[in-house]
Amino acid sequence: MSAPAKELVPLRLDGVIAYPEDVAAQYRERGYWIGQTHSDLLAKTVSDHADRVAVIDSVRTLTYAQLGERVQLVAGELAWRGIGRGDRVVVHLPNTVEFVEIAFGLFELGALPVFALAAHRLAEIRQFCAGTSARAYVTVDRVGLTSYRDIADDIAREIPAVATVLVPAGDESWTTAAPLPRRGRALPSDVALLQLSGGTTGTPKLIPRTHDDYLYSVRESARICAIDERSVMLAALPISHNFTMSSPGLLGMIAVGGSVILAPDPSPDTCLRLVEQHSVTHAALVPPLLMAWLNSSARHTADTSSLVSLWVGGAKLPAEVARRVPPELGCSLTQVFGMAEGLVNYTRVGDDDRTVFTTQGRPISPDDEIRVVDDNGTPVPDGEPGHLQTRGPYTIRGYFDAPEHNRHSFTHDGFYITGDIVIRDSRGYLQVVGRSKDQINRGGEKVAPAMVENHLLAHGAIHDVSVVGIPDDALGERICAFVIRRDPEAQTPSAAQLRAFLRTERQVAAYTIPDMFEFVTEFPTTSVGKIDKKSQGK
Ligand code: AMP
Ligand code: DBH
Repeated sequence: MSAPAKELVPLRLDGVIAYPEDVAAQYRERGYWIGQTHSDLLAKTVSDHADRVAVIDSVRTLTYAQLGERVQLVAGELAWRGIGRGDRVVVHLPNTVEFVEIAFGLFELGALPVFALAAHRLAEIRQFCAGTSARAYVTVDRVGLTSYRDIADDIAREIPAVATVLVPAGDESWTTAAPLPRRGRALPSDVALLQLSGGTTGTPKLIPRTHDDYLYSVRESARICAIDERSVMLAALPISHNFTMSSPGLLGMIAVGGSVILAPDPSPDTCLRLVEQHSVTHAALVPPLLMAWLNSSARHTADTSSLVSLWVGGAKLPAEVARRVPPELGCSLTQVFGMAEGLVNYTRVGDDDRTVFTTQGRPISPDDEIRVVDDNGTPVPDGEPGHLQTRGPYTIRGYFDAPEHNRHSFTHDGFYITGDIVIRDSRGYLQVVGRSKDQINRGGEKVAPAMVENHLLAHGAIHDVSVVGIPDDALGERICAFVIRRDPEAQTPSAAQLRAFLRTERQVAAYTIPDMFEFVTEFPTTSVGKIDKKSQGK
């Protein structure tokens, strides 16, 4: 058994900016932080709802009792591999039951999962392993055509300090002998996990979330979205993404004893079939996926009458699309405007149609502080657009180990500068009307142009490159790379060659590869001589 909590001291992790003591005390007093860890959350539901179905993927179905047992077994296996309290562990798994077992196995040990997306490749995984000084990288042998084992082999060679763990698939068993004793366990105030930010720079930003703050947002999200033990959520998007994980997501379902169906792919054919098969009540979707559902012929053949509400967010949902949800899918719509850094806004059950279709909701907490300011930092009146800054009981005070970046991303009084331009109405509802950060939002997937530019600049035949988002009906934005070749007379490298370069030489995630390449001899510049990205993005 692990040591009693009173013998534990708070985990100290260099590079984490904690909430100020007095603020933390206030969040506890007000009942936001209740002293619960992720392991406590699961244990409570295992006891309250032992026989209800917790998770289903294409291979396995586990009740909460079974999930609880598997998590103990997996925790033992991970401990045997030397993983313990405070260790960072990069988790790179698709939407399968193993993901849930590993995540909670790590929570059980007080280790911190770093939630990579299944779409990430060696370039991103290497950065997460190095940036967190990871103890281990956990993945599977392969998924479809992708060999994750190859990534594991490369990581093992490049960063020998990282132990690589290949998770046995489905019911196959782990191969180890008796587990070792555990090195302590988590306290509620400890950092529980590191989420990823879409970021705006050449290196990804890591977001440290504590058990206390993350689970406050999860429990409130579950309450706002009115889910309970009869709810069945379809996880169509990557389960490791903050939205699918916590708004209210996988964790919200676990909080109330509901069931999570893990979709192997997000296509409407697969998803709508799963909706019928498992009488799905809720799903979290990005706008392009919602559009794909609405426009899919599968919608007319699959019985979707079980749907109660769709949670849609990650990128701006056009009002014309929002309006189609109730009549065409027979369920309600909830808009979700959130960020892995913290703040999450929802439209509410009972809101009038106009609010639900045209706003991105209002914050979870009465103590979410919202500031909407002009370029000089002066607050603007309600109804006028401005930069959104926020502070509150589940919004971080700084990225992990990024002092320089934190100076630009947080105000001196601890507000997170979101980079979103919003309009707040007199009731506190927000509308996202633009963005001031250098980031492309490709249908909910966030891409930092600087990252793509760096990879392209590694190509010997490229003189310079500028990556921008350009408007797209389906995705909201597409990625376009303006490229100046070294040899202005040459016809190569071609777009196809550059795509292949990014995929096979640089090994970046497919969603970051530009949709379009434009070959130019110079970039437009602003009056001070900077590249004029605004004019390129038109
Ligand atoms: P990240 O910080 O990488 O978690 O991405 C969060 C960002 O996604 C927000 O700051 C917004 O720019 C964007 N976003 C999330 N939800 C919405 C939404 N419902 N409407 C518009 N933008 C959104
Ligand atoms: O886009 C996001 O990051 C996001 C969207 C909706 C998010 O993190 C969330 C809800 O929690």
